[in-house]
Formats: sequence, C-alpha cells, structure tokens
Amino acid sequence: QESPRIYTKEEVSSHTSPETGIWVTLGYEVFDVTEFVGLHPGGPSKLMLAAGGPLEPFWALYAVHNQSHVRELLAQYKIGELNPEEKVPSTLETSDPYADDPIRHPALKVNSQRPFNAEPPPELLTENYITPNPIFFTRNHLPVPNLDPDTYRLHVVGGPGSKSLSLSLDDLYKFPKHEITVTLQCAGNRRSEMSQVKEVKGLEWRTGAISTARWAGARLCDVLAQAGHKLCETEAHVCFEGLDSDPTGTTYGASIPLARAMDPEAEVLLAYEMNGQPLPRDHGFPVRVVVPGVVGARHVKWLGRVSVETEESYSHWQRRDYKGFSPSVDWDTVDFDSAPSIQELPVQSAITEPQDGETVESGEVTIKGYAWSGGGRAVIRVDVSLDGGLTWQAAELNGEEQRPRKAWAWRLWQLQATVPAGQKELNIICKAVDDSYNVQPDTVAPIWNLRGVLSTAWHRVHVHVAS
Ligand code: HEM
Ligand code: MTE
Ligand code: MO
Repeated sequence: QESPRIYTKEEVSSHTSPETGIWVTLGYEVFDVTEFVGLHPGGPSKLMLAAGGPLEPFWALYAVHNQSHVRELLAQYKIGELNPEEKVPSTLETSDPYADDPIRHPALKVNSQRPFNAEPPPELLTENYITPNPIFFTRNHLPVPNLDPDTYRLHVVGGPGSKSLSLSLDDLYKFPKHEITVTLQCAGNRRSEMSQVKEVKGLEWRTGAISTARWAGARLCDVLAQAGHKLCETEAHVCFEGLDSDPTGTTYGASIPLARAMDPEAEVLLAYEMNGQPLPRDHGFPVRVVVPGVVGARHVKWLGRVSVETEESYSHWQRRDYKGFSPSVDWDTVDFDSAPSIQELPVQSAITEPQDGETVESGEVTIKGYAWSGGGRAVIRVDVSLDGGLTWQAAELNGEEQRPRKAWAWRLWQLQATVPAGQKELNIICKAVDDSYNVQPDTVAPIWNLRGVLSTAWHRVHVHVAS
C-alpha cells in the first residue's frame, strides 16, 4: 500500500480551471474532478463554486450528496490527501445554513429537508378551497432568509428614462391594496408519475405541489408606474431577485415578460399578505411576487429587487431549468437555449380521494379532486371514469366561480358515483377541460421529459371494492 500524495490547501486552491485541473476536498481527501465537471447532474457551474476548496459548505446545502453512490463516484477521482499538519476543514466550522429555517407543520409530506420541500397529503389538500397557510406546499431552493421588516427595502429599477426606487414595507402599503385568489403550482407537480415511466431528475412530487391562497399586496404595474416606467414596444422582461442565497451569494431569480407585468388585467402582485396574514417565512416574508396563471417558479419569494431588462433573467432557474423538452431529449443532447422558459401552465387535474390502492365500500363511492389551468383559463368540465376510460360522468365543480380570462384559482370537484354491483375493483380516471377546450393527454409516456416537468396526463387511481 503506497502512502497517499500530500498536498497543502494552497496547492488545492490553485486548481480551479480546466487548464490547471479542477480540485476539491472532502475531509482530508483531495480529488481531481476535472473530467466530472461537465457530467455533474447539478450543472457544471454549481460544482465550480467549490473548485479549489472544500465541498462541505456546499454539500450542507444540498443533502442529495449524502448518499453512498455520490461518495463512491467522488472516490474515483481521489489523488491524495491534505497535509495533516494543516488544520482540517471540519463541518463544525461551517454553521448549518438551514439552522434558522422555520418550524413546519407535521402533516406536510417532506420531499427534501434541506432545502425544504414538502406537500400537503391528498386527504388535506382538497379539504379547503383556500389552503391553510401551514399546509400550503413549500418549494425552497435555498435556506429561508430571516428578514427584518423594519429595515426591509425593495429595490425597483425601471427601464430607460425611469427612476430607481427603494421601497420600505410602509411605502408598499401606500399603493392601492389588491386582493385576489390565486392557485400556485410547481412545474414539477406529479413528477413521481413521470419517473415511473423513466427516470427523471428532480423532487418526487406527488399530487400536492399545488395550493391556493388569497394574496394581497400592491400591483406590480402600479409600482413600475411610480418608477416612471411606460410600456414600450420593444421586447423586455421584468426580472425578480430573491434575498435567499447560497454561501457564494448566488440568489434565486426569475423573470416574466414586461407586457404581463404592465397589464393591470394580469393582476401581478407584490404580495405582503397570504390569507389575511403577513406572509409566512416559508412563503416569502415580507414580500413575494404572485403571477396569476403562471408557473410557481416565477413567483419569487423574499423579493429584494425588481428590474426591467432587455433580456430574460440570467438565473439558473430561468435559463437552465423549468423548460420542457421532447421525450427523445436526454442529458447528453439537451440544449436549454432551444426551449422557452415555462410561463403559463397547461390544464391540470388530479384525484385526491380515494387514493391509489385503497379499498372502498360497495354501493356508492365519493371521488374528489382539483382542476386548474394556466393563463386565467377557466376549468369548464371535469370528466370522471370508473372503468378505465370506457364511460365518463361529469363531476360537480365547487369553489369560487371564476372570472372570464382571469380564472386564477382552481376548482375543487366531486362525484358521487354508484359502484356497479359485483365490481371487485375500479380504475378511476379524471381529466379536465379548460375554456379554450384544452385537454389533458391520456398517458404520461408521450409527454415524458428529462426534468419531469409539466406532468399533466389523466390522473389514474386503482382501488379495490370491499365485498
Ligand atoms: C446533484 C455529485 C458538487 C449541487 C448531484 C448528483 C451527484 C452529484 C452524483 C446527483 C445525485 C442524485 O440525484 O442522486 C457531485 C460531486 C461534486 C458535486 C461529485 C463535487 C465533486 C456540487 C456542488 C454543488 C452541487 C459544489 C453546489 C454548489 C448539486 C445540486 C444537485 C446535485 C443542486 C441536484 C440537481 C437536481 O436538482 O437534480 N451532485 N456534486 N454539487 N448537485 Fe452535486
Ligand atoms: N423564490 C425564491 N426566492 N426562492 C425559491 O426557491 N421557489 C420557486 C418560487 N419562488 C423559490 C421562489 C418555486 S420553484 C415555486 S414552485 C414557488 O416559489 C413555491 O412557492 P411556495 O413555497 O410558497 O409554495
Ligand atoms: Mo417550482
């Protein structure tokens, strides 16, 4: 057994480019990961943040690395060890970036603890038309910042010819208060069904990465108008930056087209209230963007900066994620620049009761669920089948009646159906239709995509009937 080559931390820190080689450390061990950078599932740029130094502070942020297959992969690139004379980087040195995250409701089904990602269980999701704040699904990419409402400032940078604003919460309260009911859905909702077809990269959301709240705040168009911004003809975007960041200062960001931001009818909000309460920390305290009818990823939380730009946000989550591709595109062939960022979402519905694998009573069965479409398109019908799609019945739509072209919120639906005598099992399906007569695709495979987004196939639940 040869003794390992010994390096100093300084030597390691000079290996941060393809020319010198890209080195990282974990504990005492030194790795040359030059060949791996382009293959990193989290993207080369993320890995490069750790180039020349310890992985610990970054891996503390992404628990996905606490798996043996990740450690084994890294072991292949080992080239030596750090000089034991030098002080060793210990995890104690790095304070836990998530230590200050808020306490969560125990009913939430947690998909990832760090960053925190969780959904309400189906049996709670459609109990209320308005989702109670403590069980509203949570999708965080980073630790939750702890912001002081007294010193909070929102920086607004208008386009050419306009002025910059620095707004306190009190300044925001002075704009007309606008309140609307809006459903927020993550692009990854129902991803777990897609990963049953073929592996996808992402959190295994079931049917609960969707929730509905009453949001109140200032309209973005009013705030941009105060900055002196006028809608111009040129194509432009409003970029949002969150105050949540990783140890290198990379913040969450996203953008929407300027035309949507400036359209008073689009009702884009800088929201400071959720269901009559100040925003909970997990949902963006003190201010978040709410973009009705648009994918969750653009509803930037812990909003620090709004700016009018000629280009879309350069954020990873705008340009290198939250896009759809053909089933034939894989991680070797994907060209993120070739597809537009997801904005308005397609029509969606799912069954929340009964659940897959349950046993239901013979005689009568109650089937419940939700239905929603993006872009303000109203759900006009939900069809339910008990026999795998041979025959259909229309469900009863409940919840708020929706305004034409401004149907921002879901409908809950239910169907009381007779179980045919002698039936031992039911293949229950739901599918929704919106007011543009958009429908959901019947199966998942043709819409499978490598990132597992836009999973909107007919929802299918198989149950047994008690005899
Ligand atoms: C995912 C390895 C450095 C951020 C992954 C996965 C592997 C991996 C194998 C996929 C895990 C799975 O899905 O089971 C490595 C190695 C690294 C490294 C060997 C160093 C040599 C980093 C750094 C960061 C990072 C420094 C952040 C600054 C991420 C993220 C994902 C990920 C965000 C999840 C991507 C997704 O959402 O699918 N990494 N990683 N990684 N990594 Fe790393
Ligand atoms: N905003 C910031 N600052 N950081 C984030 O991680 N996640 C986005 C969006 N806004 C995110 C963010 C995503 S992908 C979604 S789906 C929604 O927030 C989720 O909002 P919620 O946690 O309030 O349900
Ligand atoms: Mo999301």
